[in-house]
Amino acid sequence: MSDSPELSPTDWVRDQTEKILAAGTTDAASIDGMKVVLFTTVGAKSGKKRYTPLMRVEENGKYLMVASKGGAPDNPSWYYNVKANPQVTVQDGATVTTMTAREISGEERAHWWELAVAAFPPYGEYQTKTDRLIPVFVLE
Ligand code: F42
Repeated sequence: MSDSPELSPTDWVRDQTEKILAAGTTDAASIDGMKVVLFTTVGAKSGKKRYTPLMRVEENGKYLMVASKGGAPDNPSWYYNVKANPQVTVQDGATVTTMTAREISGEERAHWWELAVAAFPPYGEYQTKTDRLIPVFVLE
């Protein structure tokens, strides 16, 4: 099927994505017991759909995408994909919805950053490893 989203070229990310797809639920993948959500983004240049698993940060039906990339100096490729194509598909458990991503700043970012670190404490450490302010998108 030409319309099938691309899997990550990174082995461990592809493995986690394949487990989610086989099970039909994001419960099939986690990091140290913390939950994962499966996003599908659209390539900024290629226009290809791409699976992007990220940690689950949710509040009142809204989700966060944290472009941490483990505290790397550069943004992940998917950051540019979401900037160019903000319509993103979200799978949480077995439920799939399409939402619109918006990069946030200031107090709104500060609120969500607290939730992000509560959901996945290593985000706090990742921020100390990089000079960039880790970008975050809220999906609503
Ligand atoms: N990454 C995070 O940044 N934050 C998280 O919270 C997070 C959690 C997480 C949980 C489980 C898991 O399995 C993975 C997790 N990851 C998390 C890793 C995440 O899924 C990504 O692998 C990571 O953020 C790196 O993203 P990336 O987009 O840089 O990945 C590269 C390796 C990649 O997929 N490259 C592809 C490729 O073929 O080279 C796609 C390239 C691409 O998107 N091309 C665009 C296009 O148009 O198609 C053009 C991009 C451009 O530069 O314009």
